[in-house]
Amino acid sequence: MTASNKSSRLLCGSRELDLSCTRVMGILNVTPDSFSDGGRFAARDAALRHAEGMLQAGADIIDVGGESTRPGARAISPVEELERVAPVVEALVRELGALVSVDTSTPGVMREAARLGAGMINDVRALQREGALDAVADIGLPVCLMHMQGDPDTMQQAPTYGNVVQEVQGFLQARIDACAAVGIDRARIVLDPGFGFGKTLAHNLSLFKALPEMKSWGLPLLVGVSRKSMIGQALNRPVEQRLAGGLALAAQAVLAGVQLLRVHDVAETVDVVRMLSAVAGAE
Ligand code: 8Y4
Repeated sequence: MTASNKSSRLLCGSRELDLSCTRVMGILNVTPDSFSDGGRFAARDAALRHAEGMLQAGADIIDVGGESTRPGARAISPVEELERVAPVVEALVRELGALVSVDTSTPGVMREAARLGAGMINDVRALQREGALDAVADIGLPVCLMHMQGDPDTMQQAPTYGNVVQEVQGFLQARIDACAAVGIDRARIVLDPGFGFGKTLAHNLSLFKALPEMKSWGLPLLVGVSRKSMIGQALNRPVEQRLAGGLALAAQAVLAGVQLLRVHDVAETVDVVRMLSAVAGAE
């Protein structure tokens, strides 16, 4: 992988994201279990209020996702996914003026989200679904390509690698090449090793330790470890007690030069980023 992209600005449709320092991406799940108990409009409003809080806490971008990647989660149709995601994307853009990333692998959702003003596509399947490469090529938005071994239903059953860092790099390079073949420029690509997606604790820790090397791949990096089981396993903590572990990893990612942190706990993560920035700016 050649290190040619030194540009620190990501063109997100009509918006620009300055990646010269670490940016915080707030997670907004619009799966039925998240905000749906009062019906469709109540769900939309609850999601909006949550996003508003994350923006006030300093989130630079909101990642909206309507498909659960939990093992055993029911597969949803493109129509159902669009019905969940589209109203929220539209309201975030129009009512809150937010920079929105859409967590989707579905070409139709990518196209409609772009039309509604989304600024980025976040695809845990790295544009491997039929039509996804062409959709991103057409809409012209940046895309986050994430590594996953296997599929969400079975990925945690027996993840196996020779050298996990090399294999993740090889996969991402192949996806960059696939993007190039349809005209998606390198300047539009963000890379993500995909913590927790077909990885044991040991694999996740090795990947995390290798973040400084991944910087030499020459593209912006996104890291999502917020509340994940790698923290639970390392510290023996249930999901509601993983904040400190997540902030430790966030700090390490910032120091490794990671450009985007995908997190639930925006206010706390923004404090970590700002504190480290204050130290970095000292004489
Ligand atoms: C507790 C909290 C338990 C969170 C599990 C989880 C990533 C991602 C996800 C990521 C990118 C998740 C959509 C999984 N993780 N996108 N999406 N990178 N780019 N699980 O690491 O948060 S969903």
